[in-house]
Order: sequence, then structure tokens, then C-alpha cells
Amino acid sequence: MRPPALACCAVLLTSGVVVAGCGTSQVGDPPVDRPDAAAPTPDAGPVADAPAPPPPDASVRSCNGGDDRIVDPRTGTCYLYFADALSWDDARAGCQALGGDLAVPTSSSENLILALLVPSTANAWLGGTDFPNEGTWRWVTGEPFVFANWRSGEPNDGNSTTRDEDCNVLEANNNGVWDDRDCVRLFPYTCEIP
Ligand SMILES: [Ca+2]
Ligand SMILES: [Ca+2]
Ligand SMILES: [Ca+2]
Repeated sequence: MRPPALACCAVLLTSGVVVAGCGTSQVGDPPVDRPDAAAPTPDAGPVADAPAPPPPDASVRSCNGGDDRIVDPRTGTCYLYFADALSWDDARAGCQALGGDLAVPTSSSENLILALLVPSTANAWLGGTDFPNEGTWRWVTGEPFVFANWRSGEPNDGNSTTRDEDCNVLEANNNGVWDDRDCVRLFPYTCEIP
């Protein structure tokens, strides 16, 4: 005496598995006993205009400063861009004063974030150097220098015997590839605040 449509929908409701054909043909049952589907999460809606100050929660860390900024939603890491052109050492000191360091992209996804952050016409310091061991690149944070995104032909140490290129920049005007540059040259820079 049971219609097959009702039996099918009963399986759907109790198991939660979507069965083709059941969800589309609504028989007309009142949607009772589904509180979890109907109840909205209480903290999803906008809080009323109560001027409560935000608590110092790690999940809502601020990412302020710089001329532009971006937060990785997966890690909460804050990346800042500074248009002020500084030497690599001075840029690093600026980042450290903010509790971070020069940006260290250790993956293609992190490099993409930085390529989006840096204006498309700019080159900006990263936290890589091969000083004092020429040819042995390292990150200022001590993270392993495994992922690399050098432009073809780079790093070339300037192709010179009279000057060194021991610090790397990200070329946002070239899809975020890297080039080694003379560390005393002046470039905008990126900071990574963990
Ligand atoms: Ca990083
Ligand atoms: Ca070098
Ligand atoms: Ca170079």
C-alpha cells in the first residue's frame, strides 16, 4: 500500500543521501522534523549596531599598513607591499620592524599571491639571498629553498665579475618570476607577517 515515491523520500530524509528523482518531485509532504536544515546559524547574520570592540582574536588578526595588502585565507598570513624603494637590507629592516620579514614564497600558490599583490609594473624585493655563499640561495626565514621561480637565465649574478647580484626580486610585470639583483639597488618590497 506504500507508494514508492514516499519510500524513496523517506530514505532520503533519514540518510541524507541525495537520490536522483526524489528531490525534484515534491510530493507535498510538509517539511517537518528537519531542524538542522531550517535553523539558521545564529552568528551568520549581521550583528546589530552594538559598538562592541573586536576582541584580540588570532582568527581576526589585522593586516594593516603598506601601500597594499592581502591575506591568505587559508593561513591568515598577511602580505604587505611597500612602494617605497629601498635597498634590500633597509627593506628587510622595515619588515622586521612590523614583526615579520621580507616575503618568502615557498610555493607556487604563495608566489601567485605576491604576484597579485605587487603592482603589475613593479619589481619588489623578496626574502631570498645567496650572500655570502655565491650560488647557494637561502631564505631569510630559514625555510628550505626548494620552490623556485627564476626567470629563464636567472639567477645570473649580473653576468659580471665586478658586481654581485645576491638578492631576489619578484617581477610582477613578468608573471611573478624572480631575478637576482644587486642588493644595494633600490626597489619596492614585500613583507610577510606570519
Ligand atoms: Ca611564506
Ligand atoms: Ca649572487
Ligand atoms: Ca640577475
